[in-house]
Amino acid sequence: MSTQAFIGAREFFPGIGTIPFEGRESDNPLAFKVYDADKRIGGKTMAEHLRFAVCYWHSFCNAGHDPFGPGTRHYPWDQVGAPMANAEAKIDAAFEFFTKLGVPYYCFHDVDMAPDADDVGQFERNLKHMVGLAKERQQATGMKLLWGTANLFSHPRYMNGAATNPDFNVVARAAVQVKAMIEATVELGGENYVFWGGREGYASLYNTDMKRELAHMGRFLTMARDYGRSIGFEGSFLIEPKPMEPMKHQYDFDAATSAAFLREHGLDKDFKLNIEGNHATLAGHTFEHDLQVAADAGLLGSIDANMGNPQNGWDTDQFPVNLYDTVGAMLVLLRNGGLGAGGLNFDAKVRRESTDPADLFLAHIGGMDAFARGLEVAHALIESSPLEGWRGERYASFDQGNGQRFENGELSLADLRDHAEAAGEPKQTSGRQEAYENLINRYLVR
Ligand code: XLS
Ligand code: NI
Ligand code: NI
Repeated sequence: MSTQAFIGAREFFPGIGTIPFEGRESDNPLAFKVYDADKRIGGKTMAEHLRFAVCYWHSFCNAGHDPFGPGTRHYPWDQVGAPMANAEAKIDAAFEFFTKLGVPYYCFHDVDMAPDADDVGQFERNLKHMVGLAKERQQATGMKLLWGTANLFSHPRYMNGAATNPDFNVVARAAVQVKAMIEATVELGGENYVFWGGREGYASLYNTDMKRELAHMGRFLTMARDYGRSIGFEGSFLIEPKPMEPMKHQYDFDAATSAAFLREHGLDKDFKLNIEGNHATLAGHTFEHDLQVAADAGLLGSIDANMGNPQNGWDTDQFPVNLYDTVGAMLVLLRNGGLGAGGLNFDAKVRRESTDPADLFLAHIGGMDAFARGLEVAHALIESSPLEGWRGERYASFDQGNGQRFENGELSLADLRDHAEAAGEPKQTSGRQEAYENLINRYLVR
């Protein structure tokens, strides 16, 4: 990676240098064991396949608060002085971290980077100022923006939703932030623009006109699309599905629901999906399931890389270290021909109990190594194991004869009946799930 470590007027992670690749034999916790940015896998380098991004909110804003207590981490950039001075220190800390870690991309919400303000003009000025600083730092380091987004869920004015709020004045206020952040994304050369439906959903259906709220959401996203295109944004808009939390029901429930919504509103040419691991599991799916649904719909845009755990039924946003998840995800991605202009954004946070500055590095190193290993294993499975052959063979009866005619729409139901009579009772064919599972394990441990 060509990114130079950025150290501003003050170093926020002293004693930690650029994270090197040292390989599997290394016992240096601050080194990559698998992720070797320039190593070629198939036709691309690991960096080109994985397109890692660090998120601003969990890494530099969230100090570990939970519903039972305040943050546990004392960020030096939060203690400089006035809100703008803190924001300026925070951006230096962020770029120092990005470049020491050696990722090519980052992502942020408006109010992660710039101080919020109720006054519209003040909010816009704050964001403009910080975007100017971000642009300078991007130019100095080669860092790029994977996506920008607006936080339409933290401020109390959005308690009943943003685009789906029953009060038009709130819907309009949400447009202030979305307009400003689309402009910021264009200014910073951002490759995508994300809508995660924060509080777009409901807590009770008794007081909710769901049809009207969804129509408002379609209208709002159409306006955002049109504005973005009018000011030269050429990237993808992304919807990030999530089934619940904070609302009881979130409208962008999962990939299938969001794909249907986009098609219904004629937005599927400009919008794709940003699939998050922990959101898929909250919806009762697996991470790879929602990735596959998005890929099959031609809507796989980007990934928020994280994981939950089987015990807690909420979005714990843990760093993704489960190799089965990363192998499964990378199989979907490689078969899809990659992520295009998307990336793997670590929408993940260190635990509240993790209070050393180094923990943020360790967490990202673990996630990057897990995805790098997932990439190696998935590539080997596709290129040199029997996996693709086995899977293809299961459907071989559709490759010729009447099976092929069926796929081509050339047979009627009566034709199927006649085929069945001629073919006789179908012979039993094992699904051999255990053989597939053993194959994945064999490639994982070798
Ligand atoms: C919350 C979401 C959020 C989005 C960005 O669950 O994952 O972090 O990615 O607004
Ligand atoms: Ni997310
Ligand atoms: Ni999330």
